[in-house]
Amino acid sequence: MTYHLAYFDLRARGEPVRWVLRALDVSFTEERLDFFTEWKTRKPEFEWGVVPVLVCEGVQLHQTTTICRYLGEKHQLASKDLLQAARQQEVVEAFHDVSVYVAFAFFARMRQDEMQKTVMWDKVKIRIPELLKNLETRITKQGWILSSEMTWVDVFVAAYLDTYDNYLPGTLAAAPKVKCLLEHVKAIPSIKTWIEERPDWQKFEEPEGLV
Ligand SMILES: N[C@@H](CCC(=O)N[C@@H](CS)C(=O)NCC(=O)O)C(=O)O
Repeated sequence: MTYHLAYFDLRARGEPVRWVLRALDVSFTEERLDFFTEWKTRKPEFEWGVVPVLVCEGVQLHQTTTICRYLGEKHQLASKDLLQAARQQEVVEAFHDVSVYVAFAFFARMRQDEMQKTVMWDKVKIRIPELLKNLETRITKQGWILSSEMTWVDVFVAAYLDTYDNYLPGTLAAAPKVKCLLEHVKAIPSIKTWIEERPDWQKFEEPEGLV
């Protein structure tokens, strides 16, 4: 079976799904929509009017976490312990909380609204170190988040970390276990190849000029 991923030509919420699909080595096709030129006409095609969407077995699956969790559980890249799995997902949602501020900062930058951009970016600069501090305590001696083996949550988190490492260079220095986790995931051959081949930042989300 082949999956189909629809998302914008951005990293943002698409990158965790792309990384999980690659870590699982499953077959998939991808469609990269242009938010500024295509989205208005394409939006009605999507049941909930947002992306990412993963089409599997003819069904549209929405919500980034739902998609990644489904893939992880279906392809045995998930914790079986329900409480540990729930605590892993706290980390996933904490990244999504921050990503909302990041998105507001990008829209403000686009509108050249310096004040709004600074307000939003200041929140990111406070929240990311807090998040990393908590995450650091959840990494096991085997190097994964509340698990002795890699799960989809590690891959998901690594995809976000890879992005934030560009937005806030040097922040990972305070979280050596987190940094190590990121390096381990980036070394997975299919993900390494993707990092080498993926398109450059779309202008909307490029790291330059944020701080
Ligand atoms: N909670 C959803 C949020 C989905 C979402 O808001 N996606 C944005 C892109 S990151 C989108 O489709 N925006 C276009 C729109 O709202 O029209 C998820 O995690 O997938």
